[in-house]
Amino acid sequence: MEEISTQVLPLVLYPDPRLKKICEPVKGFGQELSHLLDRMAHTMYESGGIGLAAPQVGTSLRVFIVDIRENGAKKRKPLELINPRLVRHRRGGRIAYEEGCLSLPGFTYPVWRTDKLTVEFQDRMGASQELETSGLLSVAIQHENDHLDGIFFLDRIPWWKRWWVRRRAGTVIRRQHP
Ligand code: QAP
Ligand code: CO
Repeated sequence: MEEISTQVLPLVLYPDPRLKKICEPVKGFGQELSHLLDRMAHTMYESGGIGLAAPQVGTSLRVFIVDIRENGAKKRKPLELINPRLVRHRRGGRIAYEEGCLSLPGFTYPVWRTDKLTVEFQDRMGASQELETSGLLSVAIQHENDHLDGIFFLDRIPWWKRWWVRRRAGTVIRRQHP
């Protein structure tokens, strides 16, 4: 029997104004949050993503999931980050990664970010966790954390490139974070 908690949720697509909101911290840890996380995981795996933030499924809460393992990986259990706080290392280096987003399928663009960082967060039980990371996982965490602050990855590329993407996508994309 397919449980209601494993539904695939409709994705909020760029440039939906809901992707520009600053999300609220999670205060209650319980079944409702667990169901959201389970539905988000299902949605991410079904759409072939490696990261998904709650605002991308219409929930304005500081929650995201990431799973950078290969698509064929057996274990389908994403890393769940709630109320994350990113601490970028002072000499953490820089990394450029070809980024995409489930909220804008079919487009990728290189974005420069910090390489090494520490992230403090809570798990679905509300327990405090800490993770030090670099490389793709670090990029994914920064990309998803941006969603919680209403920032889309295209906001981090030069405006004329955003303009080029807009033409390619045939979508009206306003300049969002000049
Ligand atoms: C964010 O992105 C990210 O265009 C997660 O047609 C991006 O899951 C983290 C996707 C880069 C780290 C590096 C994009 C799926 C998925 C598409 C995604 C598409 C189908 C993007
Ligand atoms: Co995204």
